[in-house]
Amino acid sequence: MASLSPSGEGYGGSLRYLTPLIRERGHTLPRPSGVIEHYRDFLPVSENTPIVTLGEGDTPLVKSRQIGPALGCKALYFKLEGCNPTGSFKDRGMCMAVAKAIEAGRERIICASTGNTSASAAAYGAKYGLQTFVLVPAGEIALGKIAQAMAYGARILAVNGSFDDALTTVRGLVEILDIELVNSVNPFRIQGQKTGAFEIVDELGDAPDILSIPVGNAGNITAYWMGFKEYKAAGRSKKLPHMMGFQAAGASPIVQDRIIERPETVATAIRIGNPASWKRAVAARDESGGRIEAVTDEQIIAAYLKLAREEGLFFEPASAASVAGLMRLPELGVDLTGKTIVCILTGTGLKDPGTAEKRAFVKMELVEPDMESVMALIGAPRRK
Ligand code: AN7
Repeated sequence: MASLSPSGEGYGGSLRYLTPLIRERGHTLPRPSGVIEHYRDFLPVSENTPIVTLGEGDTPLVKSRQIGPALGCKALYFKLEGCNPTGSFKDRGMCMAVAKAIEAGRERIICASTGNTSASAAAYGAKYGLQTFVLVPAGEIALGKIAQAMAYGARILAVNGSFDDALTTVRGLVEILDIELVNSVNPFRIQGQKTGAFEIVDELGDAPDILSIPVGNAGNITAYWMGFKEYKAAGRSKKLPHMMGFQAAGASPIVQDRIIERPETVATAIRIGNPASWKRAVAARDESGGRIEAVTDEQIIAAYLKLAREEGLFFEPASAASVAGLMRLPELGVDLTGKTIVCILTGTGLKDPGTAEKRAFVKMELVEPDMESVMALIGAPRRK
């Protein structure tokens, strides 16, 4: 029952009254819907904050069957953030940002995005009747993400420039327009996203030794570090993880310690040259005794296919960067033996069907619709 707020207020008065009866009869209580209700004691919400939710959070933590044992660690878990309602981790923070926007009386939200933030903003904007504007770098967004923003009915402004240009533009705009910025420079985004760390500790009973996570605008690594620290301060965990962040080599400003003017990578979600939370990512790395390293596009695609083919996990290239990076750590001198590791898989592979089509090198085999033709291709022995 750790998931219930002390007053049980998220469920309303009648349920609070019924709770002992429900337990007595052996029924389970309804799960809290969404991260605001579940973790409200750790979030900046008041009775004036609406509970905004699409059912985000509570994502699976699944144990690796191949990659973990091959690395010699005690256990490697993947946190499947692609199981969030819009298919990425962004929903954890977006529900908070939208709740606070509504609380402040806003009727419009805006963001710059490499795709997932825009899909998430568009979905919550649609449910809660906010007009949503998304600025995306023209021609650089994975198809699934654009399809989502279109379906949810957002206004999509394709800018003739990079994500970084788009973010600079929206940051200026919200200074003069009555519109809420829902990028992770909005502090409520980070607040919501820290719940990912809470879920890991709640499930494992403590923090892992190592957290592996992709880094783009650096909001998520910032949020996880905040979450782990807050949970430890509250006595929910005994230790803190080493934070291991991974950027794509062609978009690795933090690793190179300089702004990258023209970032390039197959992992379009993290094609970012000047991350907004740069300093806080460096702080997370240094305070935790962690690393922020680069992985090449080849390493990202190799990890992307390995995840799919050895673990049954189809996640987008940016997510695979955290797996590629983890596999590089031993050669970078980090000992993984006996360690408990959690790898954050940030967005579903369905977001980016083009990459699978281009990089998986699987051809469809045309065949006549009869048993002989299909048997000839399958080549399986006959039943005994
Ligand atoms: C799948 O949607 O920046 O370091 O505009 O979509 O918190 O930025 C997405 C980033 C990792 C990096 N994995 O997280 C956006 C956007 C996926 C992502 C990241 C993103 P941050």
